[in-house]
Amino acid sequence: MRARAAMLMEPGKPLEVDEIEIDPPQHGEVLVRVAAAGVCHSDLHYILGELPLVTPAVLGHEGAGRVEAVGPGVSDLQPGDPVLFIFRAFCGQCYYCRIGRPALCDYGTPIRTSGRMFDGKTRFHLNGRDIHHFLNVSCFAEYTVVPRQALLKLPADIPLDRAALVGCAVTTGVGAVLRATRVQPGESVLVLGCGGVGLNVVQGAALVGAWPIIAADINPQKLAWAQELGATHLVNTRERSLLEAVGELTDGRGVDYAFEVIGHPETIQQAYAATRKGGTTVIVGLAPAGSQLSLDLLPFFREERTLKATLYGSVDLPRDIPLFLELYRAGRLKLDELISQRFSLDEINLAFQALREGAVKRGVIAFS
Ligand code: COD
Ligand code: ZN
Repeated sequence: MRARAAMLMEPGKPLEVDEIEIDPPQHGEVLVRVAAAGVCHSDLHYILGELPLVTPAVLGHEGAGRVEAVGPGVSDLQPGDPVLFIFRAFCGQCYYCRIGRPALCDYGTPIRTSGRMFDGKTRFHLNGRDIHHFLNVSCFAEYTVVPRQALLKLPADIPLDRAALVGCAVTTGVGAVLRATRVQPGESVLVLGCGGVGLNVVQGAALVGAWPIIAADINPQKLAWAQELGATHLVNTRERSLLEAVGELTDGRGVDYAFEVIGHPETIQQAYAATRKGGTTVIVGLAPAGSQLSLDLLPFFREERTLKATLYGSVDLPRDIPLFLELYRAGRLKLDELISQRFSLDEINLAFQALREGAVKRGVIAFS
């Protein structure tokens, strides 16, 4: 079949929207009609060449849609079923899946690293040239082909544009608080970087009753949005020292938990410095490939610090994603409020421009 898709032809260039040829789903694969795709900063890292990927590729890793067709061997999904894309396809049976850490499962790794399906071929082509897959998803396209293991079936009542955000921003951010750590009511939290993912760390912290919830960013609009999602204190780090502000709010100790949601070694250092002795600094953002962090090990040891990373919020995807949707239904998790702008596929470079300018909470590519 033919469908329109947004492709990265080479890093550093804008995306190109064109009609591509899409092969039918092969064994264990599913053809999905994409309904909505979130515009996440991670895609921008790849567009800018900060993270490695095989090009040309159809980008997009946060999205939802409906099953259009299933390949041989897929018996538990039907055409029409609403589905969420999972950018870390997981087998459900290995050690990591069994201990509730499916994001660490290696099932989807060969596809992610080669940009090709298990048979070594791509399902996307442009004028006879292979176009690669991206993060097991490639949802910046009207239709995409993914392994069955990169999908979770969605309940029928969740609007697909709202559901799409659960594919990355919500799960990564809320999971960082609920699963990667176990923040207790009354514990102090710093969220450094209040973009689409950071706002979800803020709402996760509000959900568990953290206090204070200190939102820090260089963009005042992001801080205003963070306040709407539950931040109790705001720090514009262009205007004042983060350490000083955090010190004032924590009797000079630093926060119990600091979350870095930007992806820069310097801001990771800042978050670490703002964490109290015995506290935990959580790296949610991924710094450009090759970046290093230097750590003075003596105080790290004597001050009993914890520095940890979290991928996909460290959640148990099949258990926690239905829980997040249930919390949305109950009005405890905000999804409607996260989308500030909708774009068509043709406007995708505008959507990334808006993300770079800090003009959106979460932008969503809406497909008709
Ligand atoms: N100090 C304070 N705030 C800053 C600074 C700074 N020096 N620089 C940027 N910011 C703020 C921006 O104003 C913005 O509000 C925020 O940081 C970044 O937000 P967004 O909306 O641009 O980015 P998100 O939320 O879509 O993505 C953030 C990530 C950290 C997830 C992303 O950048 C990343 O590192 N991704 C790689 C990790 C990964 O692969 N995760 C899984 C898929 S997302
Ligand atoms: Zn993302």
